Amino acid sequence: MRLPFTRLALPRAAKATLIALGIVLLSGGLWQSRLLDGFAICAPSSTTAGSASAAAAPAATPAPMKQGAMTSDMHAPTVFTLRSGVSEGRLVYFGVGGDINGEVNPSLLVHEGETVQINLINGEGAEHDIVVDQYGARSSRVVGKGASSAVTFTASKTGEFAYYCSAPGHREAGMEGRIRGVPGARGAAAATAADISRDPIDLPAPIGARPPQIVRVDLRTVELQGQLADKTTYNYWTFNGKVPGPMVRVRVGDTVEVHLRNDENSVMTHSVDFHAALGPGGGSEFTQTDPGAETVMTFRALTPGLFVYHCATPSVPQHITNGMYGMILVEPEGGLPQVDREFYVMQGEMYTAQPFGAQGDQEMDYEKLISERPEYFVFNGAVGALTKAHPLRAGAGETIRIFFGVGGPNFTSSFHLIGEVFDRVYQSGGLTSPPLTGVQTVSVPPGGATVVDLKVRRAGRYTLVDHALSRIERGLVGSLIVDGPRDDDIMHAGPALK
Ligand SMILES: [Cu+2]
Repeated sequence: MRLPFTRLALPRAAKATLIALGIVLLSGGLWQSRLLDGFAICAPSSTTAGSASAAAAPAATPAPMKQGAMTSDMHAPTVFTLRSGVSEGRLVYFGVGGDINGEVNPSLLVHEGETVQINLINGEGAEHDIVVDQYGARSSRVVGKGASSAVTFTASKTGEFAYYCSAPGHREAGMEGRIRGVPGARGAAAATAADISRDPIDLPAPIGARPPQIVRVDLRTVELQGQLADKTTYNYWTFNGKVPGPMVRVRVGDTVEVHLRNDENSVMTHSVDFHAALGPGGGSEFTQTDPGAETVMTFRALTPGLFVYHCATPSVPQHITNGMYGMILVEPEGGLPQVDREFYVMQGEMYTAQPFGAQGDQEMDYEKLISERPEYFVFNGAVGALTKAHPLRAGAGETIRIFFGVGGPNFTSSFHLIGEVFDRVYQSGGLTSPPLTGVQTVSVPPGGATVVDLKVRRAGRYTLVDHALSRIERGLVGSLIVDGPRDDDIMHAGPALK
């Protein structure tokens, strides 16, 4: 496919416009640079010829606003800066500064009624603009590398809309992102809380060859405020303070002695149901535990496999969505084939009263929970858990294994690693059947799991997703960063090397 930015020639009729624009750019240059440096300005720059703001006064010299003046006033402009560029062969917008710095086609969160300004910098030389149809916003074209423009508009309605480049072919080539208008004024203070997301490398080492034994497992149920997303917090219910709960690793034939202690600061009763345990309730009948109390339950691990465990205190889906799920691996005799790195990843969905992206502390919405209308989808408990906080890392040529499960409580995952193929898949987490080979996407139901093995052959950044890809827009994305030399024999830009 030819990239659209090879079509650089301007329409003949646009020549005069270009000259005029050049003059505007020159005259606007001084305060354009102020605008980009200061991130705060009262009026749009003179290059915002197509600004949606009726109040724009292009000829006037604007007085730069004080940096701090816009933090709490909802009528002050909320400023985003985007730079055009190329990422993985696609034309994109990169976020510049703030929360969106470096993100490809970052999602922009605005609040209803706010004045919003988007600065656009031309990062690579083709002609671009930025358009949001629903807000009637259209910037002027930025022509030539380093040129910039801005558009100012009022976030007049709530909803999720596209921003995109209207230059022919650019939207299709990748220049499109989302802007979300949410109700209510912007929260004055940034909400911060503990990182509840479990690092995917936080799991026990392989067991190897040993005879069956008694294994003690200590679970502590903790209710705590955690970071759900940037500037967004949530009251999680957890096993051991993280989501997912700790990965338990035993071998077939082991006797598992579970001590469940419910923190004295808890409000709720909690319990645990091990899918690996045989007997009514998977142990939950013996482990209903009041705040400050401890219960003990023992079971034999008789079936090899990767199994989910979760709290099973009514309302069970409420305890699960709040974070109460984890996995237990019951290794077959002799263990699994050796790999260089292992990772522990779980998917869940969350049902907040406010829409996805709202800032501040979020409440769970029971009506949305029982009608299966989630606002968030997350890997390891939080938005950004596996992209910003704890991306997966490996070296080119290494073999990796992902223990993947779905806490849910309701949504099946179509687990996929963009740019890779799973060499071995233990379907449904079963370890007594031979694995499937050469698999692109694995269906994992709530309360289910899978084990995938693969060799990462080429360096680069790979992306973990549920291939129900709309869920990326609700937080469900992870990164696998593979370091090392790029093997161009496997993939390279351009025609085949001869
Ligand atoms: Cu619970």
